[in-house]
Amino acid sequence: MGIRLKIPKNHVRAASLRKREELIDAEEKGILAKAGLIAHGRGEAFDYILGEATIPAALFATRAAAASLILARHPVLSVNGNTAALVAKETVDLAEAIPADLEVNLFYRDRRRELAVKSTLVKAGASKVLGVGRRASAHIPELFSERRKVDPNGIFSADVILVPLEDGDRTMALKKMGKFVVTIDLNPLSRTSQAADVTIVDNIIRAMPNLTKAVEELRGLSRQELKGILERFDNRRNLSETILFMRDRLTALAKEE
Ligand code: PTJ
Repeated sequence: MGIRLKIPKNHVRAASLRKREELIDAEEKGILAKAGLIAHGRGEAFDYILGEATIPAALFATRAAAASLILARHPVLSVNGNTAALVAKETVDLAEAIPADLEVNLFYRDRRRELAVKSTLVKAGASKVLGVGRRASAHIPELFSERRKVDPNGIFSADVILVPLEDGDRTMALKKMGKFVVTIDLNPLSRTSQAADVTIVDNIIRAMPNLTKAVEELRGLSRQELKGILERFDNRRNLSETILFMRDRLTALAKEE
């Protein structure tokens, strides 16, 4: 159906309106779940509070995330509908930079969406996409949603997994399996944000290219130096700083005339 709303170029919220139209389009093409539109709205609300900008705590987490992905034996980037709709090309770029495998993993899984997300990644340059159809034959223990279905050669055997815009149950189940979990989530209070090893509280549109940049910057460091970056990172403390940043920004805005 394509983009229908004509957005005036000088509209103050033009960029945000354009993203919404792109997401509606992605939903019609079967890439995005209907609930993905709702999830985006929740994300937008938190992004407003951040000032729609990457804050220092997010950059700090991005460096830790990059270090963990470079150090990984088998890193996997998990891709859902929102990720494919918003940052397919940027996710493929990150997978190449690390290098890491790409795996489709959907909460609202059906054959049409699996294929739509896979073909979005392929169009964005991916040569191999795991987790589609019979490939998703392994199960994450103690998880009952469709997210439990994973690729034995991908998430199931990975040691470090990036799970952007995730639900808390799988993050906790992956942790129980001994995986190191990195997430991107605008909501610092979500169960995923709280349970992950590294949480980047930022819009995935800004976070994904920042993460690729950090991987490229840190790639030349020794394993010892990379481990040092990870050791200095404390997710709980970083999330607290993020929440305090939000509080301080709201306080400053409330005091404005
Ligand atoms: O494609 P599927 O079937 O796997 O389904 C994907 C969704 C996102 C619908 C599913 O995982 C879901 O319901 O997620 P939740 O529980 O709504 O959590 C999504 C989280 O992502 C929320 O905490 C949002 O604040 C956050 N979020 C939304 N948009 C963005 C975001 N975080 C970063 N960047 C965004 N653009």
